[in-house]
Amino acid sequence: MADLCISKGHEVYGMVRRTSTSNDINFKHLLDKPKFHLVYGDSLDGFSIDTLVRNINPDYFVNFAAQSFVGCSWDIPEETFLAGAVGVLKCLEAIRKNSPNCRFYNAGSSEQFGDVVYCPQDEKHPFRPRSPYGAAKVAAQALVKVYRESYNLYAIQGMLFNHESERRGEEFVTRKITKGIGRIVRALQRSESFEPIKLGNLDAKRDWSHSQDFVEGVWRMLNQEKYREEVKIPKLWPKSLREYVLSSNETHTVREFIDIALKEAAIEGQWSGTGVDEKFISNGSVIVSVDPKFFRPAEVDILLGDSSLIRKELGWKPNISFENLVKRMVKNDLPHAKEAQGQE
Ligand code: F7E
Repeated sequence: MADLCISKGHEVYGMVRRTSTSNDINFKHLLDKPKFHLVYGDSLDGFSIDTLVRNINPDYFVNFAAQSFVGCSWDIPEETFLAGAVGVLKCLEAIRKNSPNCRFYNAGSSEQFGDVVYCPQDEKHPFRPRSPYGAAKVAAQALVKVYRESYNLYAIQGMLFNHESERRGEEFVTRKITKGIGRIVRALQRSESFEPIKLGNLDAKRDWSHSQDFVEGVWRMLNQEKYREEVKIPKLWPKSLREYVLSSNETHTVREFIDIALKEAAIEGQWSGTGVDEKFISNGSVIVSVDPKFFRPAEVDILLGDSSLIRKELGWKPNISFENLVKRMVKNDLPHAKEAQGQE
């Protein structure tokens, strides 16, 4: 998102929550850009948000802050809910008080649909969250709506299906697979032994896209009058603003992701066994196995989006296919790619 805003000529302030070890790998390349600034803050610290919004007086406020790992949200439900919902309230209050013309975007999620009642899920699908994470995002969307309608704020929350990239965190299933493949390929090249990639539910179906496509969708949601065919005037904000679904409109199992990823890494083999005994075996070695430790207390079995509304109204469409997403992530994590980047 920061890359996109800078490419459009905007000044970007990235809010950093203080931690004892730095975690700047995904924005290191921006640190020497004159239009990129880092500021300390925490969306759970109302004072810091209030001060930042007052001092910066931003045109746009994009809130991606969250405990975004669904699997962990049962272990730390309170932190997940505070960051996902109460943090949003603090952002909205800071904008209402200090910068009411600022456009606010909050990251919503397909996890809000949860236990789905029909496929594909569009903007009208009911919210039936299955995790503390999903519940927090539902609460946040309700708060965003209340602030939009009560105070005439340009405040919206997009419902984004899974979006991944070469920068994805390593505990999410896509990156766990591609990093795991990189590790195994390196071991095979050195004739060393290796541990398989241990995963949970291989039958889960997700609608995966590349994040690069989605940030463009977020940008369009933040500038709806520009992209809409019929230009609406700002005074009609609460009535004319829409909150859209962003999705590829395809669904694939975790197993299908693995198949494409292994093919890209030229690891041949076959699946055998079922349930917790299922494995992918190549030349007698187990590459992927199932570990029940990664099953969730409640699973969202299938997510499949319908993003026709934003395609029609704001002219958005994704450019990177599911297959290309997987290939890009694998290429990035193969050992030679890392060595070329000087990261190994
Ligand atoms: O899981 C299954 C797991 O953790 C995807 C976040 O960005 O997208 C993301 O949430 C699926 C699930 O993402 C493992 O059970 C199998 O069915 O990569 P994930 P997520 O939970 O879908 C939504 C839209 C968000 O909003 C979230 O912030 O893969 N799965 N085995 C596994 N998942 C993980 N993490 N690890 C496994 O070993």
